Amino acid sequence: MRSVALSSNESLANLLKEERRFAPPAALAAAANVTADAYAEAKADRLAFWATQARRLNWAKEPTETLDWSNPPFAKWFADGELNVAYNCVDRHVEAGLGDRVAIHFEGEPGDSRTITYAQLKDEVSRAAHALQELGVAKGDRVAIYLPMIPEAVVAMLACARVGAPHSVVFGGFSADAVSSRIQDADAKLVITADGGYRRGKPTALKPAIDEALQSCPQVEHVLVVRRTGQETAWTEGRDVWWHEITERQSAEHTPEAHAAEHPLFILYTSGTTGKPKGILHTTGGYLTQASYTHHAVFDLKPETDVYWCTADIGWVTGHSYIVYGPLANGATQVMYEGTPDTPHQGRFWEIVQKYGVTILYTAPTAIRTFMKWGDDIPAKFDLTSLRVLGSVGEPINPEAWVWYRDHIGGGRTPIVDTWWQTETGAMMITPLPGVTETKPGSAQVPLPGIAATVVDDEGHEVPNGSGGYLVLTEPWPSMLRTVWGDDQRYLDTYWSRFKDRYFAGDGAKKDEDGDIWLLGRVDDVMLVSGHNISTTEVESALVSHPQVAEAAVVGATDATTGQAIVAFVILRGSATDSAELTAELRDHVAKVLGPIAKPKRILTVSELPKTRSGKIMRRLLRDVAENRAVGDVTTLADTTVMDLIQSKLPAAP
Ligand code: 6R9
Repeated sequence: MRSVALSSNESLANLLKEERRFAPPAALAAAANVTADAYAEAKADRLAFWATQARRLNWAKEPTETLDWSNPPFAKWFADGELNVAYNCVDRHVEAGLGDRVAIHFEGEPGDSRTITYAQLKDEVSRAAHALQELGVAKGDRVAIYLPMIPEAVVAMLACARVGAPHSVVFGGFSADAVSSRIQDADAKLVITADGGYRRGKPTALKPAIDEALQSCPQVEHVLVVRRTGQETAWTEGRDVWWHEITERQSAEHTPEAHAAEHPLFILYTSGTTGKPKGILHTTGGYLTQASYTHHAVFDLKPETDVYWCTADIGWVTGHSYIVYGPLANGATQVMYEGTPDTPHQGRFWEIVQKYGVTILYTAPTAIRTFMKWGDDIPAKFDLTSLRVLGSVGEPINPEAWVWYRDHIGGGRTPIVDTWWQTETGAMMITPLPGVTETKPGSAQVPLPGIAATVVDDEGHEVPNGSGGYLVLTEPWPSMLRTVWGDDQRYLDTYWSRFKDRYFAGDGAKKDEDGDIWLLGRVDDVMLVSGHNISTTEVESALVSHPQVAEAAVVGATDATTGQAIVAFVILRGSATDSAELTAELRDHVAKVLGPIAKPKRILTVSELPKTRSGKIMRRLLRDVAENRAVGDVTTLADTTVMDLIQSKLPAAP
């Protein structure tokens, strides 16, 4: 990782001024699940606070100890407690008489739908748990899951949790190579996949990638195959088993075994910028405590009346914590959607919100900026008045995109919770609370109750308000990663060696005059222009604040005079047309908003930006383009043709 020398407190830019403020709606605040008292309570006794939150769960054996930090940074939370995650997510709601409550409103991309109640989910999870055991999966064995966004993905994860077999979900868009290296690293014994899924209006096969991947994974004994599309599927006799055939004949009664709080729940691989993917390990009790608490607090979830929808894929941590574990532990009713936002039309999301009366929506800045680009008239055609809380996750949200989200999706009424967290943190860490915090567009603002985060300079000293530096977490938290699977040293090196006794998140951040935290992107992306550290996020936000710009990605390209020069790639809004006048205007606009130092040297208009499959902009590739290099590894790109498109549009570099 490139280390960024922070020369002074003005580092990482501190230029963008955002004056807009939005108070929580009075009615929401009056009935909010969590009030300002939670901060005081957690401050008075952080561990007692988390011990209280752990009681949201049903423990087979109540924990007597909260945190064991005797061997830092290897944490144990609630170590002597025992519980079953699947029991907490499903059975206990049925036992409480809520079996008829809808757990999942499934909406397939072709328009098929299924409604699954908690009672039905309990039966399905129980049958799947029996099936896993019949196939020889025992407690501690790893199971790889490679599925589209269908209810069986949730059932499979919960069945693994039930029998104590840690799952490793691999995003259904990944290649055979990526799947194979992850299966090998986790030494998985069983793979759960499907014949295919629907994507952009047509069935796409999944199983061929598994067949190819398994050529180098001899330890895999069985492949369990869900039938989703009905397409022709190659079959290996003795190894492959149809999901419906084996589950149909199982009992719907399955006794959940209590697992130790520190029993591994899942491994999830993060690609990172270099090297082989890291298998982030999460365990049982602390993870579920924080996933459940944050989902309850940050979305103000009222399980009796809310209809919740998180648009992430199950292959990412957001899908793990905020489609599966958090919402189901809380007995929520949620929407699950299989496909893309523009199939068969660009209003599909809003049609779904209207159809199910969605009240809480959780999505990513990349999606919001895409909706801005498509135009205000599209959401305007649908009834979105059911919405009452909107969430954002995955990247910094530009203030303009934030305000657009609030106005055009939230009808100017809804609070927006901009939630900062990572695969490694397991659950949300820094975010406003919808009934408490006066929000500021573009800022994740404050650590949650029970979470300790701050911003430090190069030497690890906390910076004063109004200054920038590195985001660190200063106390252990319940849903923290426990290690990198099979590689404790990498866990220490990556997260705990940059600053003594603090977790280094890898993100740049600043504290504003009120002490609120603004995330400024990965430190690897920070630009150094004429001796000033400038964050890509702030220049991008300045560009997006121009009415003609929908989306922007900014990189620093090597420059003989200034060290690095700012090069911006912008996507215009639907109505705007590209011209030399407009680019000149945009450069001046940035200079006006941020100061002349941040004025981009070049601005290129493009129709798409390179993004990872979870929607994060891959600036590394744009840097290659800006520096006239051959474009590097594109395997994690969602759409590899994007780079060709961008390059074909490029004028010869000056
Ligand atoms: C949950 C998730 C983690 C990285 C993180 C940061 C960026 C996520 C953000 C945000 C600014 C937010 N990130 N949420 N940046 N504001 N609200 O996305 O996990 O895929 O592991 O990515 O995403 O850079 O370090 P993951």
